[in-house]
Amino acid sequence: MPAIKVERQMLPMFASPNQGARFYNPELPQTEPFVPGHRTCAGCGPSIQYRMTSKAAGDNTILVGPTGCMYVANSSYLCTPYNVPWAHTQIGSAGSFTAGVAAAYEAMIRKGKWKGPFPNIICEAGDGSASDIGLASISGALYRNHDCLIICYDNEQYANTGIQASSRTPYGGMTTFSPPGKMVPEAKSLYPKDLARMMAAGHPHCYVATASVGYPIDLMNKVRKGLNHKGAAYIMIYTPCQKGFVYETPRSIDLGRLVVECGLYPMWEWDPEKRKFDYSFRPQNMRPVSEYLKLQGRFGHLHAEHVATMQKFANMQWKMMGVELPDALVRAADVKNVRDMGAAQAAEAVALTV
Ligand SMILES: Cc1ncc(C[n+]2csc(CCOP(=O)(O)OP(=O)(O)O)c2C)c(N)n1
Ligand code: SF4
Ligand SMILES: [Mg+2]
Repeated sequence: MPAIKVERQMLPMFASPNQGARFYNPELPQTEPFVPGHRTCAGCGPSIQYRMTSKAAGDNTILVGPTGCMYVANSSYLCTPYNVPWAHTQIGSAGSFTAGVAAAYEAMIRKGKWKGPFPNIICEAGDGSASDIGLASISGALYRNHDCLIICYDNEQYANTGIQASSRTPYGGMTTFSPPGKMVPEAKSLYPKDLARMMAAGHPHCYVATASVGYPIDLMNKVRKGLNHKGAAYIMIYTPCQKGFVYETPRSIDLGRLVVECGLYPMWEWDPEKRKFDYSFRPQNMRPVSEYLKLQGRFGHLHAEHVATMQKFANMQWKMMGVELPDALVRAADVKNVRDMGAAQAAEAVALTV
């Protein structure tokens, strides 16, 4: 019997502008593969992201994910928010499990054992899994080009086990494993691993992108592009965690925008056909990092010199994206022009200069 051709769906892009996040969008699918009533904290960035991602994917979707808040906090025996087939995997095996699901559907369809269309196979791994413990298995799945989308929901820490530092925790980020003290007053002295660029550089045949919950339409379009791409795709998504970042719960989307507007989370896509980065995404505003830092308790210990160091880092990222720096951001990288975070109100004066 000749092998049956595997048919794949093409999901259309949303036409709404990238910046329009706060209004009702009639184009949004009504379907809710991630239902309300889940058990994560109020304002949980990873959950908000999960809802956007699964809405963009639709009902013909299989979700998998390695241990982390999205599976442990979110589900218990006979009770989960997932309205489509899903599986919880071991924290180190996100990539191998996902690869197995994709390969099995491919084989079952070719042999006529599965009559339906090829499903959207999405793995959602936390940064602890995607950037540290499960990095090898994810790289394997991307390298072998299984037809799946692997997402790193990046809350910049190991949240589920009580907020420990991961390789995605930013410079200056306080966690239980990186407390500020006399020896290391900035709490974390290392810069975050450049995970998404590492994935693009190492697996150039894959679609790779970064996204943020602050820009839902952009996020959902990138999810659809990743699913439409024949082969493996990878997206790293900024998802704030109110418990670890220590902020007011209604500010999750604000943080998702500020982190981009401050140059701390560059937004880009890697085009596997052209083998080029696309840095054309531009936020509406450019702001000093103090605007972002002052909203979060995890940065409350930073001194002016640390804030200036972070501004230098952000300025380098803007330059990497080909953006010309306004004078105010150059000035904000000079320690003389910044204040300690302890005086967050004072930092506002710097913010108002842009
Ligand atoms: C091999 C292994 N090591 C450690 C753990 C403990 N553990 C469970 S959840 C978790 C945190 C995972 O962090 P992340 O992937 O960032 O997801 P988040 O909790 O932030 O959603 C850890 C370390 C585990 N389950 N398995
Ligand atoms: S600890 Fe953070 S990631 Fe975990 S459920 Fe709460 S807000 Fe979400
Ligand atoms: Mg995490």
